[in-house]
Amino acid sequence: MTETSVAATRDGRIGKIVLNRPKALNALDLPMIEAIAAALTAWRDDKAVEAVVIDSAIERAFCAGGDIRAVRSHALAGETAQIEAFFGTEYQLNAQIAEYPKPYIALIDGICMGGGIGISVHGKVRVTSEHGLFAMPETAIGMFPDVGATYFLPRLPGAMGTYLGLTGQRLTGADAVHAGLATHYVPRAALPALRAALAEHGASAIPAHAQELPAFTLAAHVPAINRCFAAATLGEIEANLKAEGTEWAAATLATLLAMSPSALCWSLAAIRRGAAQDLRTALDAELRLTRHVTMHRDFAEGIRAMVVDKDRQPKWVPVTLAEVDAAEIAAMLA
Ligand code: QUE
Repeated sequence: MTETSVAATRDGRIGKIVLNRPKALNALDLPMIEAIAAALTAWRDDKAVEAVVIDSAIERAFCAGGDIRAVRSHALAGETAQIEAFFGTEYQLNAQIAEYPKPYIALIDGICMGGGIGISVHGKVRVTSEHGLFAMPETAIGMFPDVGATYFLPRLPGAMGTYLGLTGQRLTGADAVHAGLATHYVPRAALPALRAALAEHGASAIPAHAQELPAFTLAAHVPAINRCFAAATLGEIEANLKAEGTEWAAATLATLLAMSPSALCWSLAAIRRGAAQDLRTALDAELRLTRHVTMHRDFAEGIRAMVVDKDRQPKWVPVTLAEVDAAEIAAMLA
């Protein structure tokens, strides 16, 4: 229910949105998306609201993604209008956050994946604790990094965004700041004081609460990430990883080859295209791509394997990168 899954209240100088859908780790359903958008609209011209804070009521997650389980049911039932309404409304919210005229501050103290990144990364401030866990894991479910990821991933340093978007690699809170997904590091123990200070002082409270950032645990791999993931095709990325000859490269290649081969191809093409698009154009292109991707066999199968049955044994068709029809992928992105 909307009323209980998203609470929008005033707290001193801020408007506060609190996600509370514990059984789904705050995965966003359509009513939640609409409730967040409505709160932003209501506070936009409210002079008493200096900034908006989005937070979670549950310890494990900020937001685990979109309610992809419902989208799969709609896809299997041929209910394309419902799918269009879900992604269209979600992407509109992503743009609304990016264009919001007041500071939009996300407090991330747990899982933040897919749609969770979409309701945080476009905001001006993304605070993470040591419990932040960030990823764009869509290639594992036969989807693609959406919610504006085709815009923001190619803007991360080097080939980091392509690496994150294709492999679904998870980043800790500190690593997410290094990678550019988050902006401030505030340990969990210091979050209650930050929440109180935000209510009392507004967004100006942020800098004083940020703490020293731990080192980037991926630092040693950044040169290899840039060497391997800057390539134009999956075949080249695969060859680059093999040529590295390191344990890291072998593990990364194994991760990549477990993903939907078709999803890797349309995801790489969408990320490369997004490098030259503005956010609105990228979101429009993402919405068009969802119309094709949600009808692909790998989409229903990926969600079945990873979210519904949780056997983690998806049967991709085709099963290898070499069998993916380049013309079919190109047509999906047209
Ligand atoms: C890859 C994904 C998602 C995922 C698992 C993956 C994703 C997503 C969810 C999810 C999580 C909890 C829920 C829910 C969906 O899981 O995008 O309904 O309760 O939203 O391996 O991309």
